Amino acid sequence: MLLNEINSPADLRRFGPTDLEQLAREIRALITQTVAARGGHLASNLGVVDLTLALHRIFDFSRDHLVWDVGHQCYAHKILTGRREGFEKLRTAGGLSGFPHPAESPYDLFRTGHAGASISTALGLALAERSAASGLRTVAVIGDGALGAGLALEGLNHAGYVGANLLVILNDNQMAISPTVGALARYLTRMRTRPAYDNLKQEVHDALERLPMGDSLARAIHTFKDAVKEAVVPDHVFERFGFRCFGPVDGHDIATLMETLEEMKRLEGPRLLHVNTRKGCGFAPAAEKPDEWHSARPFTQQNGQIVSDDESIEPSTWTYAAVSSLIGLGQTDERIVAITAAMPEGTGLLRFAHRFPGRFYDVGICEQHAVALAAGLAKGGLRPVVGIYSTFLQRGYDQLFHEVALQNLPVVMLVDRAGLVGADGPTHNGLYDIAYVRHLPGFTVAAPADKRELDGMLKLALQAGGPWAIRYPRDRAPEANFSDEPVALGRAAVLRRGKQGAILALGATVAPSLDAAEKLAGRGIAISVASARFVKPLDAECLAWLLAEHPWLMVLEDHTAPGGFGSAVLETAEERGLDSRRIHRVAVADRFIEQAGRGAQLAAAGLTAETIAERAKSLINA
Ligand SMILES: Cc1ncc(C[n+]2csc(CCOP(=O)(O)OP(=O)(O)O)c2C)c(N)n1
Repeated sequence: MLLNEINSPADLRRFGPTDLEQLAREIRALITQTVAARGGHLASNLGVVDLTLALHRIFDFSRDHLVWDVGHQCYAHKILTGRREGFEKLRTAGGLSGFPHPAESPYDLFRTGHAGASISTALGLALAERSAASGLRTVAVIGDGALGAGLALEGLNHAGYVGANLLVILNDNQMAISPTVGALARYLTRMRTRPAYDNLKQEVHDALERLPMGDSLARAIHTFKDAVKEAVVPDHVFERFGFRCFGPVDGHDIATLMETLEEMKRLEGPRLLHVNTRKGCGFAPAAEKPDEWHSARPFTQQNGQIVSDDESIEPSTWTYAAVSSLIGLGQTDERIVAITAAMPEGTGLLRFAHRFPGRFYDVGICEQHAVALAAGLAKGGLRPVVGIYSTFLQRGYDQLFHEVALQNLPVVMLVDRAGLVGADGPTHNGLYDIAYVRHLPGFTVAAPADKRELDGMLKLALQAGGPWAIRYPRDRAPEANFSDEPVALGRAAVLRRGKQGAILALGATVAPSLDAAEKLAGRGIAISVASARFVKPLDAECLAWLLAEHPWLMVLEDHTAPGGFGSAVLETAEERGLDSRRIHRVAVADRFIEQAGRGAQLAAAGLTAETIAERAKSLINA
């Protein structure tokens, strides 16, 4: 194994293209084997192995700067930068993160997981180098999907304008998670088939042939440089932004990549190199269905068969339930349209798209646009429902405020992956949505305890109008329905009664609270449990009753403590003159929560049946 000889990128220096091809095969095997065991981003990582090798072979990123966009495609980079041995613990508690992480290696500059930021942060580094006059180089690698993000375009706009010394590598595989959408993607597809680099190679070859034997190497290099300059794509849209554009080059031809990157290294100013890669390259199932293999669950390597784990059995998930309700409502209300920002599979909205193709928009990785578009659709008389992950809706915060809330428009946000998300870790935890939505005037914020509540909430949201956010986690929804009481705006539901204490649980924390109450009942302890249903408007009557009739009240949420549901309860208690000293908040701690199984993360936050029962016992004994 050549790979065993690589402990840092410097070890690559003695290898030529043929050895690097061998290394690429070994790295692909290690990535495939590890993701088979741990799950993770397979297709994107297999696609950039050759590019990663060429980058580390040509540049010295112990000094130069390398920024991966999103960061989900950094596995080969991790393996080459001293993390080969820890790689088997990828995405496990205490193991390597699935994303770049500066605490793991100086080769990782930013902790990332959200798309579109690489050009801006790399530009900042390039401008800092300019003021330090260090001569160091900065490279951002960004996919064709992320390039369409507003943020990425903002970065390009600025970089071209200030003429920064920045190399942007466009890793074009024509896919985000699904095929990349948008006019820019369509343009890149046309550029992709342009035979620029092959022409370049031919030109260099011809020029070298013309040189007399014995002529100096310097002249040959000079000629090559001239040829590279001629290979600039003059009509490229980003040329107009101030970038010199090169390519496309074959991202699986290591020798060509090395030659091209060597030249890119010599040039200065804003440069964009278009590299064509194939997602899933080297593992047939992933190459055939790169969307299904973007983020893979553990699988059997021999046949690509998924080893199913409990959490993600699709029809039992919250995601599936939400979209089933939406499809049901869509059958009778033709005004309902669905929007996703590049996540048709993840949000489950692909099913809605198949059912109502004319009423579905995938806007690409453009969450801000998704929310503002929904505002326009609502103003135009439609009933937009945006399916979006809690963590990515953070991008659309100002549109929630400015385009939706301020106009009081009937826009429904289905906030998926709200809460702890498990192995993806801090970049993907959906822990802030209650805090960033509930302070917007006029917003209704709801969280269902079971599928029937979810259905009732969505129905009510579409009937009632105004801005709504309905949050649910990355998990299975409970099979049982806990209450027959129909969902009514701002009303909680009392599910169980007992005198010794009470729990006001939000959304997915209801099921473990009921389990905890059952466990306690087995020991002769009787407590009340209510499903809060709404963060806003909050059921102040129910809160008053819970405090009046019980010695203590635990308030539970799968969300960070500051500004969350517990905070809303305390504010209401204060407004109503209720005794807030008897309120005990159980929420996720105010720090970044590292990767682990969702179950372990919930346990650490005190949100499992066992930990809830323990806490209740200690309150009774206090
Ligand atoms: C702001 C944001 N929205 C959505 C996502 C989810 N996401 C992760 S990777 C990805 C696709 C990225 O496509 P591309 O940039 O082309 O990279 P590729 O996977 O094709 O290499 C998406 C949509 C994200 N990480 N960040």
